[in-house]
Amino acid sequence: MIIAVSGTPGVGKTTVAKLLAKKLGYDYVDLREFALKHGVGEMKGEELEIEIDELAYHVEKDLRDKNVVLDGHLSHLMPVDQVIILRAHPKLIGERLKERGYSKGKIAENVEAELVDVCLLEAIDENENIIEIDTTDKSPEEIVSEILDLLNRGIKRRIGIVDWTKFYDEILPYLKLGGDDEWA
Ligand code: DAT
Repeated sequence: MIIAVSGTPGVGKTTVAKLLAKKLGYDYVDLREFALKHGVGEMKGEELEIEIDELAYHVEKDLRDKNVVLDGHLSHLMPVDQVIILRAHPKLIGERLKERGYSKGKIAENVEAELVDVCLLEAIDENENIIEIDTTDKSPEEIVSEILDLLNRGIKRRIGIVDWTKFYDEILPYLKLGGDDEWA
């Protein structure tokens, strides 16, 4: 069984995926490292540009028969049995990415992606089995318990649980509006 843990950068994928793998006794696989190992993708500056179909081919070939938790912001596009989409208040994403030293433009891009449900919408196009988890104000242990509880109850699809547009005023300062040069 392959479980993908996906979501906007900074949402807590690595933290949660490692703990989930440990609790389940599954292997933890970092999708970016997996891609590099298989020679998929090209470095464009600091970013790795990945050919999705090629990566999906390797996931199918190498991981299909294993018990794996797949960590990465593209993992919801892979041929997996269950997708977990982690969600967090976009303000939290903004603060975490600021701490990571991301540029204002990169922060804005990711805060906006979280605000408008980009990962969820992409996942819906690819997979039936999608569980969304709101991680805001929850510890990694609480998040993993919530995931395990749903899976143990046989729940494979639970979506539409957050609406960040309610907090638009709080999110506004993180967004890039009007294309100001300062936001390079
Ligand atoms: P991602 O892999 O989605 O980029 P991460 O696991 O690296 O995210 O986490 C980003 C930062 O947030 C990192 O400093 C750990 C922290 N973090 C993750 N999950 C958390 C949680 N539930 N509560 C508090 N901090 C968390």
